[in-house]
Amino acid sequence: MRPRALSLLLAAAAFALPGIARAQNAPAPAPPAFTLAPLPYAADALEPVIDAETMRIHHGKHHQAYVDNLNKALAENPVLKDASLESLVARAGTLAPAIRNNAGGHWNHTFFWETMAPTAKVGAISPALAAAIDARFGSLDKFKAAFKAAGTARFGSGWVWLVIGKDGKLAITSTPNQDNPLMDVAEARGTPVLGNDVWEHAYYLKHQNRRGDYLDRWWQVVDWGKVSARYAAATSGQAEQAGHEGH
Ligand code: MN3
Repeated sequence: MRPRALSLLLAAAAFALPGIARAQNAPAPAPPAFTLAPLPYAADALEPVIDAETMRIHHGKHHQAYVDNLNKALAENPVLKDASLESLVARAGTLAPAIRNNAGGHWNHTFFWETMAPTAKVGAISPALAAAIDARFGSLDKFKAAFKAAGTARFGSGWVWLVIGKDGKLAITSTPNQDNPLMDVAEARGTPVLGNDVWEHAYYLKHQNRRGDYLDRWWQVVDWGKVSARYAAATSGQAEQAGHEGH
């Protein structure tokens, strides 16, 4: 190799190496703290109770926005960057509104998708949950009527829930906005086993202003097998974790 070529090569190497070193030392871009899981069924799987367009917008736009805005809010609060979704929800009242609302939105919607299944695939209610509902509300039909009443009475946007209260008994409760019964700010705290979204975005395209119709028809896509499994897990003292590992 001629001396001039060698010196050019060495110069090129010297020029390149710092670049390589920088690339190796630079922190890898952090993955988003929370991500949106795909729907557990096709967008049109809950037709005709919930139409495919509503499901696509609700999951792909609304739920995605809660996830994105939660990540954005957490990026501005690095002290919370390793917090689990459950721990954010549990202390929501101490956190910035953007974290309370978007952590709630992410938790609630994840729980909501998992509560439902195509009508042909929903599981049966367990004898234990059926007995508990009968004991508390008189019958499954009476429970459904009370749940609908709580859902229609929620003014504006929010959720209606069946929870296991701190006293160990079933209760129907409702929360505003994206709050939920696990939050420190909830009027009635408890462990949710069932929840329905009564924001207009959940039903307006198909049911327009008829929230009551949506609440009536929604039972056709409630997976009582899943709800019963949550009830069994909560009453045996094991927290139900499926689908809620955010990190
Ligand atoms: Mn919603």
